[in-house]
Amino acid sequence: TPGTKQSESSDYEPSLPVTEKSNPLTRDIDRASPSGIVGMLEACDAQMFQRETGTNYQRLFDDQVVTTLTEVAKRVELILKDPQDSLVVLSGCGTSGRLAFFISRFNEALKQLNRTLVYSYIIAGGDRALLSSQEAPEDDPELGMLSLQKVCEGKKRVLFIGVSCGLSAPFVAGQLDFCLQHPEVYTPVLLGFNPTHQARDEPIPGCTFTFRSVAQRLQELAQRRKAFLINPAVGPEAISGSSRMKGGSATKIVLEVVFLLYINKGIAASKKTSCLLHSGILQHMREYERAVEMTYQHREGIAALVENEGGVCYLGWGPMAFLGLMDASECNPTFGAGERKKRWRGFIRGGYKDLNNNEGPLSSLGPDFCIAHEDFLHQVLPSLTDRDTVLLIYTQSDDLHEVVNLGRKVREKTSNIHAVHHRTDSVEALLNKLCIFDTFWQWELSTKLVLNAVSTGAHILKGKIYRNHMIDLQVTNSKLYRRAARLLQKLSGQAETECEGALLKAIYRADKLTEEITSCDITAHTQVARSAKKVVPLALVSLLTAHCVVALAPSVCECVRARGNGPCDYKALWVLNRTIQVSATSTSTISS
Ligand code: F1P
Repeated sequence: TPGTKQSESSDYEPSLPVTEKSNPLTRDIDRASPSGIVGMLEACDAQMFQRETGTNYQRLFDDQVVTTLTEVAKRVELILKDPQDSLVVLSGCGTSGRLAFFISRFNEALKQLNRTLVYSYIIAGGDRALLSSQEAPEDDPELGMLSLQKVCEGKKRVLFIGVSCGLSAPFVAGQLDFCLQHPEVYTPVLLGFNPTHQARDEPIPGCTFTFRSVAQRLQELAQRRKAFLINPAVGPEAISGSSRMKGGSATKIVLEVVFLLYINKGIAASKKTSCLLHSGILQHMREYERAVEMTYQHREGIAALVENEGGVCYLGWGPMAFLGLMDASECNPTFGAGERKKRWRGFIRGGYKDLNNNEGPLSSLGPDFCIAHEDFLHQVLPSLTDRDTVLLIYTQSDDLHEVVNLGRKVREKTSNIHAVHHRTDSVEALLNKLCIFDTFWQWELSTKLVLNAVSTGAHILKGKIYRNHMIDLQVTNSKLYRRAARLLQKLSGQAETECEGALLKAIYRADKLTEEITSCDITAHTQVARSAKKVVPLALVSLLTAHCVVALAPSVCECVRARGNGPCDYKALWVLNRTIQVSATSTSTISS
């Protein structure tokens, strides 16, 4: 599409990597109807599979990318052949870490084939980050390195797959650097969606390397197949920088097409030649492409779900339920959706027993970590109203009686109950369990797309997106801090220093920038920002200083649209902000 060519041309937002650019296809997504929103998401997702874009970026289907995947597949095979002292470790931060966990469930497939389990995961911030936003550990390369060392203790051969969609997370850079220092044990693989020259080059405190320098070292070793770099471009995100969307989907596709080769229909991996592996990878990628197309054939059904007003609960069965937990956990950091009460929640049938995470039950961390259907019945159902939406997520493999029973209970409280249900009518699939397993991965991708569309669309309608930018993102790590400063510059048209100044004042709730504030580093700023609400909207409003406009505007986005140029009056803004907070009836007012 012209959108891809435009966004990937070298003079389109040249200072930004692909994953941070704004997508020309979604420039007006904040003004679109629910069906229009889903249509734009469909066009953006289709970019993942585009073959020729007329640019220099590598794409998913490019020969070079598929060849690298083939090489990585061979390394997986070596580990599967000698599983006792070996491991495949998947690691990442935020959504990338959640997907590392999710994809490490390939162990279940190995179990069915009576093989030793070899997959392991690491998520920055530990298992609590599976269910909530823990952005700060992403900035800690030493923590990354130490957690890798711990997982791999005593192993002789490790295939390490570090996922950072933006080629940016210091946590992953630390792990890759560690692998490079110990080549006798570790083969490092970096997965992300920017070309190497766009990897983040910001100095990492206490380190001699940047993400880019690590990526460049990997690139050199990749020529001798001692390391691997999988970094096709999949086009900018529908919501700028929201790598949970395409970045997450492409992560799932890329890793699964490799891992699937060894469980698909039980064919012994060792019998596969490079050529067979290559065509197997291509075939799986086409199947995923088809799954994406089929998902969006339900455009109107998805669009109907986008229009929700109250809370949203995902009630899932089987592994698919985790996708609900994941999507719900991302709403808070992405859209600033966690004020008042937690509005998006996910539940999995048997709770932690079904989740099967490394650290076991986490319910003691608080109500947000109570994730079983039982918890839903006790904590949420009693106060459910017609304004709330419940989405059941299940497949033909789940107990339909259970689904119906729970559905009935929900139905007594709200008529707003819907389902994402997958089934197959293919005789081959019904006869062959492994074949269903194969289809399962595509059902999961399809579910991910639906949930991402529902939560993204709903927050767009609530006024949390301006053009295609997250306007109320949390500023809880250095990447998000830089993104926020850039956004302020773009939307206010003011100089970099002024924008950073406004950002700091909003973080520290200060009228003036004191020496005490300016002498702190970004880590300190982001720590303070963790407990500050509405940082970016406030900084933006203060830059635009259109408080009379704010008073009339239903949302901060409206305020930006109607921007004025009056002098800055922080006191007036504070008073105004407080006044609106008291009188707010809608979550999209300036108070939110
Ligand atoms: C990791 C990540 C995202 C999250 C947010 C902060 O990004 O945690 O998953 O949505 O943007 O960063 P990456 O390392 O995969 O680029």
